Amino acid sequence: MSNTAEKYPQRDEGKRFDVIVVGAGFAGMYLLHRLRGMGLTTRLYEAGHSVGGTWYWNRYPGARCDAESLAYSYSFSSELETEWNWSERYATQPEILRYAEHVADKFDLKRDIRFERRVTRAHYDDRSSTWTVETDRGDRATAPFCVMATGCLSVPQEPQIAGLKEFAGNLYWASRWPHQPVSFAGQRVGVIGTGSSAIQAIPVIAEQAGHLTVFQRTPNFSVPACNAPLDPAFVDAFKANYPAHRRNHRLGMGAGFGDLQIEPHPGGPALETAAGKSQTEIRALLEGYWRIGGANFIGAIADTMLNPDTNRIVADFVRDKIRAVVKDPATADALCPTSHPIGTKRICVDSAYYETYNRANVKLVNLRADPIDRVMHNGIRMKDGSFHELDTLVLATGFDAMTGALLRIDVRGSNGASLAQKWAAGPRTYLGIGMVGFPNLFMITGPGSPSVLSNMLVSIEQHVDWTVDCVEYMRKHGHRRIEPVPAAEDQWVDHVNEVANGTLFPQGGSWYLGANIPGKPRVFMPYAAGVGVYREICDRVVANGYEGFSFGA
Ligand code: N01
Repeated sequence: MSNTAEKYPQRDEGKRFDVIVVGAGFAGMYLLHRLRGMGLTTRLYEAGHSVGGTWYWNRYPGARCDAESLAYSYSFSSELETEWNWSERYATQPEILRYAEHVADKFDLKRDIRFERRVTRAHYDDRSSTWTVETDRGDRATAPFCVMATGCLSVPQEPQIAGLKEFAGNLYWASRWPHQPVSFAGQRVGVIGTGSSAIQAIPVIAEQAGHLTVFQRTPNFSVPACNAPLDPAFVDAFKANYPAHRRNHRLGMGAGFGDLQIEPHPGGPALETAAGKSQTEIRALLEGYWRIGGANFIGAIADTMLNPDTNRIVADFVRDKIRAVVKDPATADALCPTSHPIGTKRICVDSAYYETYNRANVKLVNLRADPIDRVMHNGIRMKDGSFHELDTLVLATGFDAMTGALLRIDVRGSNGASLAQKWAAGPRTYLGIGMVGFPNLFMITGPGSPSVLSNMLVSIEQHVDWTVDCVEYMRKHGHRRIEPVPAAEDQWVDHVNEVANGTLFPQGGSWYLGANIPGKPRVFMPYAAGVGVYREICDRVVANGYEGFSFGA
């Protein structure tokens, strides 16, 4: 990786661009490419040393994508998708980062990116219709448009655990992992958290550590990844049909992952509902999906996220699987989720997670039965007085999702209105793209869009294309200012809630709801109607002359 700080030492002092973009993850990178293609001058600020966003930061052992590689990749360049070869069904974090670097090199992106610059302020000036953006390195630049490509899961949650700062051993955050290799050999390691990150890291750490203690507050449902090297013949056949697959991802009813309409799922066609089917039929179907692996398991019966009875059947199936794998019955019981319907917290996808608890060097501590009292310099003391001595502690405690990255920036819109105030009771947006009071400010995969309930690459490309097309339209028609009208934003917020309330999602107590952050308003943030429906709405808005937005000179 290049030392970008040396390569780009100069600060922006009062420079003017056509567009300023915040964040060089997959969203920011594609934005830069598209904006350049329109001949617009663009400045992109990024806090990391290089591109990749979430894949730049999340380097913990075992980190890999839980969406399949052939679907979780850019579709905008057929040359790119043809020349790039993924090695496994689910790509590892290093491979995804290599892909991001390859894209940056291929499209010569880095020359317009200023790395190691965290944006601290973005203020709109009504008189000049411009955004002024500042960074922690003293940059100051202006542009008529500002696009927030800040990611949905980019601000780590600092858990409120007494004594954490006193720990004198090695302390690692899953989401801020060191760039140097970390060895656990012979060490007593503790992991706090059992979400997607921990569930990927735990089996890998267990193989190296002398002893591993997992501190679990809420068990999660996890399905096997069944990861494997990709068969070149399958890849060739898939790539030969890439445009059709991509179309299916974009327009499908669900999350933009699968190819069920083109290639029937090898586990069998999904059922609409479990009603009227025998136990044997349902079990056989679920077994088929389980053996194929991956998050598509949750789609085996279409109404799993709508109907509590179906959901219970699917959840029981997974709990039976856990009990069948984990030999110690008390550990198996503690690993079985009972406090939320399956899928209402993001389903995890693992490689030998439950099997790990059969190892002699791994112990599960159920924090519901035995809470932490405090962290000491050499371990963790429990409320019952017992003590776990640790050399290393890993925190996989999640993120201030969807709103955290935007609220960290002092964003001020028209007449100095603050974003923090606007979102005090939860995020309010129109389409997850724009906000009343914040003219010419666009969000990529913002709250109110499918975002985290979808294949992020599908949603990112859609939002980038929508945003760039909108800027082009405005320039062509001489509009200097765009902003949603209040009624459109109100109706969209109501609609997002209505859709969520028609599902089981709000019962999950998840980060989708902000429930993992003490004091955060409980609002279901993503749009749950699927990427196909959402795209139709966004396209209709454009076809109707940007319905719900107002333009100004
Ligand atoms: O975070 P999480 P994550 N004391 O919020 C626990 C994406 N992702 O980083 O549930 C003790 O899911 C917390 O417990 P509880 C994916 O979308 C994708 O694992 O609050 N425990 C929970 O167990 C995912 O959903 C990939 O009771 C505490 C855990 O920490 C999202 O990122 C890979 C605690 C946090 O789990 C977030 O996953 C990895 C405390 N004080 C992640 N505070 C891909 O493969 C929190 N916890 C693409």
